[in-house]
Amino acid sequence: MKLVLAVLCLAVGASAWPQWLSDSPPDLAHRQQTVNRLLYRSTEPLRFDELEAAAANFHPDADTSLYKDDGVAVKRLLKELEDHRLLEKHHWFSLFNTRQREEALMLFDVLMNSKTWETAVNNAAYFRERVNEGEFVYALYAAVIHSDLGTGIVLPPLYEVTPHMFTNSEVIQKAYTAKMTQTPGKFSMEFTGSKKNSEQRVAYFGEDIGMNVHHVTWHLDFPFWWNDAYGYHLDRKGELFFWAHHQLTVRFDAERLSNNLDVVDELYWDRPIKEGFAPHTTYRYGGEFPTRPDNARFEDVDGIVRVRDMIIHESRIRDAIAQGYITAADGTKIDIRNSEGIDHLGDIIESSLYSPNAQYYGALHNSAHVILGRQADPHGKFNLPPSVMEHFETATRDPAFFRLHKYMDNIFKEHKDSLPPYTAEEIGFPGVHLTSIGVEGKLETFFEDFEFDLRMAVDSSESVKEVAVSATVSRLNHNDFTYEFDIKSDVAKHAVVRVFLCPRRDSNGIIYTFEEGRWNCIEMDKFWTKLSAGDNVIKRKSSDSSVTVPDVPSFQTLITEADKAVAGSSDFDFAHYARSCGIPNRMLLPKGTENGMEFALVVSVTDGESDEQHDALEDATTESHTQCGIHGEKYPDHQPMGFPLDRPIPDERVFLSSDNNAYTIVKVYFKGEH
Ligand SMILES: [Cu+2]
Repeated sequence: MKLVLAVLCLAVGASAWPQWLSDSPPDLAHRQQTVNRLLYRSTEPLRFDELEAAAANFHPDADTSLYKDDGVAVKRLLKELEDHRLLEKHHWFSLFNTRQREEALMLFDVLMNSKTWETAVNNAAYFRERVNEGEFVYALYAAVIHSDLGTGIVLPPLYEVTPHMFTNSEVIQKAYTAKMTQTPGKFSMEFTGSKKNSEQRVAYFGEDIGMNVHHVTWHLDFPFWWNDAYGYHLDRKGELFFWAHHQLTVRFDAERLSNNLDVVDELYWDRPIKEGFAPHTTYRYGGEFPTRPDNARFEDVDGIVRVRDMIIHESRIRDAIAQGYITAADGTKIDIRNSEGIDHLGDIIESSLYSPNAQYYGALHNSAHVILGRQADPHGKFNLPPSVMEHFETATRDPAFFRLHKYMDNIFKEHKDSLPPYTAEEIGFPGVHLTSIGVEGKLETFFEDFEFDLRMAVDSSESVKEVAVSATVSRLNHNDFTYEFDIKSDVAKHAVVRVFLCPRRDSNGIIYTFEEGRWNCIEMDKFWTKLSAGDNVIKRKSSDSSVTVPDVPSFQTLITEADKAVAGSSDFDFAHYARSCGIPNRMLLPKGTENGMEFALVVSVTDGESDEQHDALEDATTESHTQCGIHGEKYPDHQPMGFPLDRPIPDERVFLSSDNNAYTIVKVYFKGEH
């Protein structure tokens, strides 16, 4: 049978996939092209022959040997579809809506259980035409990230796939008008709020489309719904939850200090939510995102979450911290007064399926997103769609997001502060002396205009011509720079170099003590290097930071390059962009001030001998592993995230007593509009 079909394919010629019948997946270019096509205008019917054919002719459950689970997942989804239980098309989708999430995950499950690329693509095409488009896009993104079949594929920037979630109503309306009147347009996207709202000074951070892609991708890489039955364990997921969000929090604070604002205060369940928020953002289907006035007081959200539960769960978590152990569902005690404690704590606070006792500790983070998001209509009187807080794409727009995360960050800090400070031996590296820290190039930031495509924000039809529509937005960037470290080593050693940038003064200009300041440090880089015996001059470029990712290529670039590569004429380096989790490299530096804002540049060189694959990491430069790990592998660093600044430092002399740790004061200059 296979042979006959193969002959047929050859006869049909080039339009069929070359590897249609092979068990090994097609080359990257073909896979990239197919994913581009599946995501192209996701709210409209498929328009590529082979995918259209799959959607029309493929019978997902006809041959259950195509699936790792013998078709269990696909039969379940088909049954839901036949019973008309699935969310309609042209309706908003929110991951925080339990039923909608279940539906998206049913499709994800089908894709993950597909044994071959062909099966996965046939299913993707089939269900794309039958399930809600938001659920489809989510399931496809998650599957490309987590399935072996997706390796190397660059996911198109979400701000061009689902632009409504990344730009504002004003821009969307203009794009529609442009399409209706057949007049190409480029529309400038302003940040929400007016100058009367001091929060607007830092809106460029929370509304940055690249930062939002990082945030949404982080939650795709480490989903709270992840079950190890999908194929592997997400190493140190709970700790990464803490660390990635801690870093968002300290970065936001550094931007606030750069703009003469106090660092963000935490959220309190029994006090008004000081800042209101008017998102000026609209759903593609389902109206405007809800607005919250200033000083709203928390109310229970009918049938979903009560304020009281938040307080109870919080106090159970704080009890666990104070007692030094978590109580698992079976009553056993999990010791958390150690380096691994933070991982368990992250699991119970988010919470994820890794939580040892979600019944008892609840889901502080996820419930907080929902309760905070629903305060515009807690009793459901106005039938409003979900708020910005109920999507990872949009959550950081709301200043209350950072209050919420400061609140959780302080709980994590309470735990870290309950651990004994590191001893000089624990943070030392005998025989290694960091003798000088330098930076080549001025640390200088600026704003630049960035343009992205809005074509997919507006509907298309065969009778109306395509019109070029795009948005321009101002975004933070910086000049490249290079660190230079002089390290003298008594013998040859594998070393890890950790670089932090810590605001030196609070908003009143008062210098932080080392102990106050260490919790506000921005992780700038972490890399492995081989030290030779004697003097070493280590140079490290800012563009190589393992915290960051380069700009994602535009959707159009991915389309053009994949098509060219399939035709055999592109040397586009897809692999370079394969990960979109990571702080955008252009945001590596906080804005700083025109006269130069002072920061402590803290550097710690420690032993890398016991780290996972330090050899491989000594050559790696682009992997954004510090806040996003490495797909399917163990987190590369055996030390706690944030080491050695994650625990109390009663006296900076302890830190500096080891020759391998040092800091210097640097200034970050903002040179204004570019
Ligand atoms: Cu988050």
